[in-house]
Amino acid sequence: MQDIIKAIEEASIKIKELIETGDTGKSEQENSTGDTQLKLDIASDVIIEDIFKTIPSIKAIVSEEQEEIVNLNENGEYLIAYDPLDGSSLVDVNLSVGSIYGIYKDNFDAKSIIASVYVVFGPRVEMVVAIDDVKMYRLKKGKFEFIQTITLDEKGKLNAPGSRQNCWAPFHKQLIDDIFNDGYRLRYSGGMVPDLHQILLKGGGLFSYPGTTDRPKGKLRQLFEVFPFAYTYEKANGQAVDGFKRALEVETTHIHDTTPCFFGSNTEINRVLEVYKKNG
Ligand code: FBP
Repeated sequence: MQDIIKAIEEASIKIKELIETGDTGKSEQENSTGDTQLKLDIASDVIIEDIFKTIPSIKAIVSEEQEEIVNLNENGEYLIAYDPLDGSSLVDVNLSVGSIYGIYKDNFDAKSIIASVYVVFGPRVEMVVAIDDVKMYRLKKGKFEFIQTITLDEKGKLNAPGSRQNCWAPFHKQLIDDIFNDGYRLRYSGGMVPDLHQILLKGGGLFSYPGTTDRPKGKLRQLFEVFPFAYTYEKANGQAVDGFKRALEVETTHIHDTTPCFFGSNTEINRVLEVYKKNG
């Protein structure tokens, strides 16, 4: 596993350079869900794949930016699903973005995830590794240095409500309004990685990207985005659900499946479950 973490560190240093100097324009290509790929998406994907190809313990990889699974080493032990540069559209407005990695054993599905790593490219570059607990490292003079172990409180103060509000179910709108009426602060940048990182570091709150009338199955992808953060939030004493059950109980039928998702500290997630079970 340490060779994979080292590989992610190496890739992240190169992606930092790419973000600072690279072309933020659109490419001619589209990804599997018809989104026009940014040149940064493709370039960061190439950086990661080229490095992972040199790691014998990696059996296969799948990228959010690619259609199919890429088999690497028949005797490899681990499967990795990754989002090379999540929120990449925010780079040209100079907001924080990130990379997300889910490390799986035997299958690409929720119950097979055994570790998760994400990297935030913001004013500083920070990497958060979740295996048995959740540890944060910060890039300093070319090296990732341990900073702290992260644990969520029972209750938070931040609310990050995603997706199109005019497509929300009335009970979801009521839930989000009630949470703000209880004094929670709005913290939503449109970048999943910095938004979830902030809630983790500030001790708690709620990030939500529900199913909506325009996207009943949500937008965020199970293997590349939701399951890795669900693993991290659970290891940090928080929760991640799809509105009705643990996100890590969601079934995957296609590698690019999406799911509604809610991440947060226990108080807020229990509130979501209560409202969704009553209305959903
Ligand atoms: P990409 O994977 O296409 O980058 O989309 C993911 C994302 O940008 C998340 O980072 C973010 O939470 C969400 O989409 C924002 O979506 P919206 O603009 O609908 O709120």
